[in-house]
Amino acid sequence: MARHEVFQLSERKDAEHDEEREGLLGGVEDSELNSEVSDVEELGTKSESEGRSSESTAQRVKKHWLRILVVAILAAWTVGFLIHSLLSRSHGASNEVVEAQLRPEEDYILDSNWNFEAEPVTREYDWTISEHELNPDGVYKPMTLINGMFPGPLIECNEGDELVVHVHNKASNATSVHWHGMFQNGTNWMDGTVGISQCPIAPGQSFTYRFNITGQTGTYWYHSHMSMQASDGLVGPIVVHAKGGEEQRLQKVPYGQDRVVLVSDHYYDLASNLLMEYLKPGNENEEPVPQSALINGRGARNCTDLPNRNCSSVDRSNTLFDLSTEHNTRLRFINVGAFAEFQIQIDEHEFFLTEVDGTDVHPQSIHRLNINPAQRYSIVVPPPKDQQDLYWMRARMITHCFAYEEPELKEEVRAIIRYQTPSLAVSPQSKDWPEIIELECRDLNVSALKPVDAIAAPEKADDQVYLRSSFQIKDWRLSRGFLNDSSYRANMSHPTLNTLVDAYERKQEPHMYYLSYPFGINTGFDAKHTLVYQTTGIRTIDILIQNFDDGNHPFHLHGYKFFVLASGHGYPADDLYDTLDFANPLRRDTASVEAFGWTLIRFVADNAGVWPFHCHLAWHNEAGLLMQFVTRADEIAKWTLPEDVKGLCAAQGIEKGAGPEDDIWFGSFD
Ligand SMILES: [Cu+2]
Repeated sequence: MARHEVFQLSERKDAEHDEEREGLLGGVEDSELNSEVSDVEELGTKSESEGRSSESTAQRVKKHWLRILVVAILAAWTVGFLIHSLLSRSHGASNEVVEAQLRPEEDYILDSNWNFEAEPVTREYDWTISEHELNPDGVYKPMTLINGMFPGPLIECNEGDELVVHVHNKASNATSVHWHGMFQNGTNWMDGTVGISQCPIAPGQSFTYRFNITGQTGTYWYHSHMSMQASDGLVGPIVVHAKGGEEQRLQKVPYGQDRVVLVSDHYYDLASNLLMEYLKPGNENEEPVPQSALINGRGARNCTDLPNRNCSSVDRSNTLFDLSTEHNTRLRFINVGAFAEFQIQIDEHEFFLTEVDGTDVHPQSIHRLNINPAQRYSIVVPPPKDQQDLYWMRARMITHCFAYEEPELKEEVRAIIRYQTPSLAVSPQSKDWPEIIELECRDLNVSALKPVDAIAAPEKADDQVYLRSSFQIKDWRLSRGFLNDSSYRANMSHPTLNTLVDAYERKQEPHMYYLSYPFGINTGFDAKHTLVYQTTGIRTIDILIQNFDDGNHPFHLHGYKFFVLASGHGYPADDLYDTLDFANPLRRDTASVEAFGWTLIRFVADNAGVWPFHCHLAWHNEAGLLMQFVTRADEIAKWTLPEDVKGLCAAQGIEKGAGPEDDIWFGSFD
């Protein structure tokens, strides 16, 4: 329990008030004041009694000066008291929790006057991370937010720009920010993954992320990569524009407006508390089930349905999208949730799928979009033929994959699409599609999706990694996620990258030995918790994941986009490699392996760095479903880490908010 920090806002507020009370009334000042006052009273009493008996001139002068002394002392004390109380008040104000807010919808509409021709610029942001109570759908919950707003700010930039984000951690737990899908070519230490490419940013510390965005465009996002923290609100979108006329060339269906739509599952309880429940003994991979879901950070629960929750529906309503009947709209969907897959539709609308994880694809007409956590899909929506003013956008969580019945669950969250702008007097009367909704958790079939910029996959891989993904119950009845025989645990104070760079500087074995090998497991790391496949030079690598679990896993590779070569149920056929099409397979950064199924991906390992490959269901990641690739280790051997990156590890409190260590349960027989 010791490493598991939970913040309680009510306690924090009480503590602050106590501090204020002490500052104003209590402590040393108070007793000093009393002693001063009593001295003055004694003097006064003495002088008055003396005056009555015999009032000589000398005595009157003495009395006069005593009065002046008394007034001076009182005045000095009053001024001191006022200064002190003013100071303690302003001190209190600086600690005061800013009122948290939901982000206005306009913030997620992309700039209609965007300059696609601009010279590369540095885009600089100041983010303060702090804790708040907020009610995105009516129910109040503790959240960890950027600048007091939920969800996080949109980062909109051109390819070639530099991003500089100053993160000031004013929260009670440590943090980090991962830039999901960003290649970080040459800046591996800016990838934001605790235990892998950096130490956490401890409470009270600041850190600046600085990197160039080159060689990629499209829809991405950022999120905390510190335990479950992202699920408590630390998420936001990134859009990278292709320069010049490139965006119009890559997007084959024209559109007049461009917007971001975040969908996410939503838990009413603090994610770190739920994680403790999930990982405790005897719990056989029963992932916590969310109570609710959000579209762009909003939902509208009926508080009367939730008598046991602190709920207020004042100013809470479905997200409203004002769309034009004059032109098409691009909606960039991002699943920023921890666990649930969504099926999304806009009633009575067909639309075109045009982008997958930053890869523009030839338009495919669909009317329901399935999206797993961490994935992105752009759709271009033409206005409907039979025009009503209002339509429902429905985002349904696929509850088939939930481990148990959650009594407070509302599986569908809706937004309103509005084509005219009268007052919102009535609800949409639009109709759901008639066919049965998806019952399986798996990716939308991507085999028909063809990237606009055709790139052939290398026809042969140099190396194969076969990963058996499973949950196993081991000592003390702890159920954990395994990739082969490894179950990941983050080492907060010794990230893989720091360890490697340090080992190369000191010429330590076996790391020096592996520099002469093109591919293999680096046994310098204890594979029990840190499975590291390492390459030197540029290699083409296949990963075949075989899923032995009854749940779906959206696997994400940092630092790369990979080719999705094939996937299926059961085991792959013996002649799998004879049936593959290398001409122009889909390239993306997050692909699922369905329950009891398999997925084959291929990537060209040319980006030097330490890159995790992990299930993006936050519960599974915390249970250990993560391994790492060290690619182009020969390049890493030439690196020295920036001082501020190394310095993070020396701060007090880097472990605050980390997931629990297994041994806290050793010896318990409940
Ligand atoms: Cu998973």
